[in-house]
Amino acid sequence: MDTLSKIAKEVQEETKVRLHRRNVERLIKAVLTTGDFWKIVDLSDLPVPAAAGIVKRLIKEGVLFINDKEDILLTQKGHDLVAELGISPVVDYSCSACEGRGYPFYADKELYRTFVELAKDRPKAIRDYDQGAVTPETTVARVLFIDSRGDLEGRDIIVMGAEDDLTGLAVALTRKARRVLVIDIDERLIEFDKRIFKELGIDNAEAMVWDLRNPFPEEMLGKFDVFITDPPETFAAFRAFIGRGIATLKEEGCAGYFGLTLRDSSIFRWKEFQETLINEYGTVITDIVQDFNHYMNWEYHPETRAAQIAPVRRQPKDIWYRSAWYRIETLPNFKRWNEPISDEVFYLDEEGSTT
Ligand code: SPD
Repeated sequence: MDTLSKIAKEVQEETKVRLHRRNVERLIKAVLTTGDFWKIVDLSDLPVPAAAGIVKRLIKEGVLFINDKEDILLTQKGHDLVAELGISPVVDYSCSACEGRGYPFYADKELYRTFVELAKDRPKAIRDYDQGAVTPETTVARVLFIDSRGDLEGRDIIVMGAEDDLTGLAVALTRKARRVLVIDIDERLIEFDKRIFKELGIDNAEAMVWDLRNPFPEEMLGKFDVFITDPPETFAAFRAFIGRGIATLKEEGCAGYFGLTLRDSSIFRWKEFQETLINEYGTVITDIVQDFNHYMNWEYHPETRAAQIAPVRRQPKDIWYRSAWYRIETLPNFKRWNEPISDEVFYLDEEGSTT
C-alpha cells in the first residue's frame, strides 16, 4: 500500500471519519499553500477531526513539523515526498469581487447598507445551538441568488433555524416576498427580528420561536413556496431542518435553500444526504455553489472539540469555515417528512466538532 493510502487508512481507523488517499494529498497541497492549521482545514475540504488526524500522523512520519509560531511546514522528507508524487500548491482562480459566489453583494447596495447597519446590534453567536453567523456579504448574496432564481418576488417564504445569519431579516427588507415567516429556537433572534419588523413597518413578516426537533403542526405543512435553512451536519439535524423544510412546500416546483459544509461532515456523508434528498424526499438538486457561505469566527471556539483536537493552540484569525449553498426543487410525488426527533446526536458526532 502506498504512503498516502496507508495514512488515510490509519487516520480513518482512529477518527472514524471516512477517508481516501486523495484526501491526504489534498491536505499536503493545502500545507504547501498556507501554514495556518485552520486555513489548511478550509483548503483540504475535510472535517476538523480528519484534518487534525492527518496532520498529526504526517508529523509522526516525519513529513511535517510545527515551528515555534505554530505554522505547519514540510520537513526535508516532506519536500522529497512532494517532489516524488508531483504535489503542487492549491490554485484558486475564483472571482475575488464576488468572493466566488457569482452573485456580488454590491449588486444591491441599498439592501447591503441597510442590512449592515441593522446587523450591527445582532445577538452574538452562542454555543448552545451551534450558532456562527455568515458574513453580511454572504447573507445579501443569498438573497440575490434566491431572487435571481425567481424564488423571492411574490413568494411565501419560511426561514428555519438559521436566523443567526439574519437571512429572514434580509429577505423581509427587500419587501418583495408575499409572506416571510422566520422560526428559530433562540428567543433573542426572534425578538430582534420582531422589533425591526415593527420599527420598519414590515407587516408581511413574522417571527416565532420553534424547536425543529418537534414536528410542525398541520397548518404549517404545504403552505410555502420556498424554505431557507442552514442545519448542523448530523443526520438528525438534516431531517429536522431539511426534511421538515420540504414538508412546508406547497407543490412540485417549489424550492429549498440550505448550506452544507465539509468542515463538519465528510464527502461520504454528503453522498448519504444527497441520496436522501433524491431517493427518499423526491427532490432534485439544481445547484451546489461550493464555499458560497463564509462564517465569521465564533467566540466559543476555544471550548469546542475542534480547538481541543487541533495540532496547534493558535486560534483562527481569518475566515476558514465555509459551506456550499444548495438549491433543491420538489418533483411530483415529493415526500413531506415530519417525524419527531428523539436522536441525542443533534449537533455533534464523529465528523462534527465545531459546536
Ligand atoms: N459551530 C460553528 C458554526 C457553524 C454554523 N453552522 C453551520 C452550518 C452549516 N450547514
